[in-house]
Amino acid sequence: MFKVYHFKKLTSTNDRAKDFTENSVIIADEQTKGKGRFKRGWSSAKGGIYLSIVSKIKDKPSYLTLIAAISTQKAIEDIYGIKTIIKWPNDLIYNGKKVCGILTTINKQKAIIGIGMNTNNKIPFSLRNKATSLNKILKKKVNNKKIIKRLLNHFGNYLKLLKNRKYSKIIKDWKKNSFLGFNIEVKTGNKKYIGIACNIDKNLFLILKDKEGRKIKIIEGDIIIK
Ligand code: BT5
Repeated sequence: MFKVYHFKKLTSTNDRAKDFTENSVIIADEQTKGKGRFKRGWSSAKGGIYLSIVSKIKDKPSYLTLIAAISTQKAIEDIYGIKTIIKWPNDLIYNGKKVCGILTTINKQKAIIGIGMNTNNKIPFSLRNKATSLNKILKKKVNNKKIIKRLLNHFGNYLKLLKNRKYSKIIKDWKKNSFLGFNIEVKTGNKKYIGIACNIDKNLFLILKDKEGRKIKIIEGDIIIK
């Protein structure tokens, strides 16, 4: 279902993907200007997985980030038995450290879902406290090709569910290994909230319960798991 285009080096697979049609997958061995959310960067040394999937779904694009997270999580678990936690909205976490980040951008009717996964790449010293890689966790080289194949397989299946509007099935799968129930701190704009990650609603907004029992809806933000 997907057509894969492989490049040795790109600035960002999300940028390059803008020139491609639906169901193209752009992969780079390394990125010179990998992007995170809110104009942040993504460290993209050789050895990691950097890919972008082009999709045409305009309805509920935030679900694309969700299905990318579930697909990536499942691929890692299927092949290497590693159980990561999905931290809303776009991270896979192992032992408190980030293994994978997802960036979905919308460009002229197209959604571009960018997935960055630390596999065999070196993690910069400055990120050592918050990032890890599959290589570090398993203490061996991992097979990027195998992970990508499995990831795209899962993603294709979830895309079908999304096209058929099976939203509650997707949310149910997301919840299975998510951070719900954890104590968290949320930074959103200039506000900070502390509480329990309680739920995500149909619009995929996060519901946080604070210590007074108030439920607060979080539309966008950065989360720290306590
Ligand atoms: C993300 O942003 O987590 C989205 C990352 C998406 C990267 C992929 S790679 C393929 C595609 N092409 C692109 O150009 N991007 C996508 P955010 O939640 O904003 O997290 C960014 C923050 O994570 C940075 O500010 C760093 O603190 C940290 N970070 C940077 N590189 C990292 C890495 N390799 N592993 C873990 N954390 C990293």
